[in-house]
Amino acid sequence: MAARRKERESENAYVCPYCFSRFTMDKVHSACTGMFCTRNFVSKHEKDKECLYLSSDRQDEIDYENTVFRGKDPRTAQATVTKRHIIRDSSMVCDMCGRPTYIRLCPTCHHEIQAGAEEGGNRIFVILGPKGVGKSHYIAVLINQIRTYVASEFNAVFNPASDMTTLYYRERYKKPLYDDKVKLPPTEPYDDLGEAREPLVYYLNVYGGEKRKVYTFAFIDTAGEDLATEETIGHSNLNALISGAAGIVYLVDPLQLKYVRDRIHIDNLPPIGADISETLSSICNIIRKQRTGLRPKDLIDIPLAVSITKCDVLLKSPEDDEEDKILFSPGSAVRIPRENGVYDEENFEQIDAELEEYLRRTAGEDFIQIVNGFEEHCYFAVSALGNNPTGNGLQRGIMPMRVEDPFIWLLNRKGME
Ligand SMILES: Nc1nc2c(ncn2[C@@H]2O[C@H](COP(=O)(O)OP(=O)(O)O)[C@@H](O)[C@H]2O)c(=O)[nH]1
Ligand SMILES: [Mg+2]
Ligand SMILES: [Zn+2]
Ligand SMILES: [Zn+2]
Repeated sequence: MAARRKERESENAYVCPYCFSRFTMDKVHSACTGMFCTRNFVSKHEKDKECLYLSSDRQDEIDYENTVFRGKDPRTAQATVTKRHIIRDSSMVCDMCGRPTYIRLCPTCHHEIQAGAEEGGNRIFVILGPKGVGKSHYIAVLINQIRTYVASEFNAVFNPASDMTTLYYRERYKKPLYDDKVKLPPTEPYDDLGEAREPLVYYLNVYGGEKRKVYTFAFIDTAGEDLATEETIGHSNLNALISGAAGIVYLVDPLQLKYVRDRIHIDNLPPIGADISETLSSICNIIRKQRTGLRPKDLIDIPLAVSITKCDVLLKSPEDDEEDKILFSPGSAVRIPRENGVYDEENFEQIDAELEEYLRRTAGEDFIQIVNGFEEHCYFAVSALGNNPTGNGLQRGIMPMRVEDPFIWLLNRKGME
């Protein structure tokens, strides 16, 4: 199994977290920071009507690939103008000034590839789950928790990869949730998002050991509709991302499980959404279709963290015997804090065993069997908000619980060096 993983990692050196294209480093483009290189490039090609890399008024160098990636027409004023001359081969030498270049670009979308990013491997983690499970709130809170607490706990620094990520995170998540203290609105389908569908990309720089390690995290906040069927997944181009992921966090909303709904006493039950088994099996089918090397009998070799969201609602005291059946017991492992700063394997194993049993009872054996189709999997319980909001406001504030567990597992489990 380990050999197969190695083979897979070497055959596809890098997956771009922005456009999900897969390439090896001998295919990268680069950018020169020389002050006059774009100007010289423009003078050289001004008269050349065939040159694709000049703006419609022939005054500026444009980034053709990035414009196309953004869904715009490079022959119009919507083209991305670049102040850094782009070299479209992997020589890492500027064809204008002859100096070496240091900024590597994805050959497909021209987003920058940070130094060392490819060595950390394809560490793109995706968060999936049907509509209403709590993906957006989870992503919002997880990013904040990793940045402010978890990274330093593990001697690491967690930084946005681009200004776009900083801006999108602040506007779409941080401001409503942490400043205005209101719930996030439902996410729009991927295809309707246009430019805003750029993922939130972060680098986790881990110090210590002999060498610094860089992991790339791409958080793609999909709308539940995108995941409803294989067709919608394919349509939204999420299939490339899902099958190239280094880890999948699959969220399960306990309040959408019939067994739980019938027994729990809370004020605001969400509507029932897509079936969790069906959504996960569509994801499996997509992976199997994309990854042709996988034989039907092989287990899927992408680690899967199945995470029960909104676990705050399962930690209250039972009001009657029926409710007692679906709440976490007073002795539940979920209540035992993990040890900080280390990979607390024992704590995760206890939670894993307990929650597998819990989901067998509440979601059914079918679901457990689909999860077993993944070679490595682990069950978790998380809560982004730490309480159950009534209405739109978050008067009780945000008190996250265990949101980072799945990520700590994905980064530390056996088989990751
Ligand atoms: N009790 C509780 N409710 C939550 C939590 N996170 C989200 N919710 C509720 O679930 C709803 C849907 O969450 P959202 O993140 O928009 O789901 P998405 O469709 O998967 O992105 C929110 O409006 C909240 O009411 C949580 O941690 N605890
Ligand atoms: Mg959402
Ligand atoms: Zn140059
Ligand atoms: Zn790209």
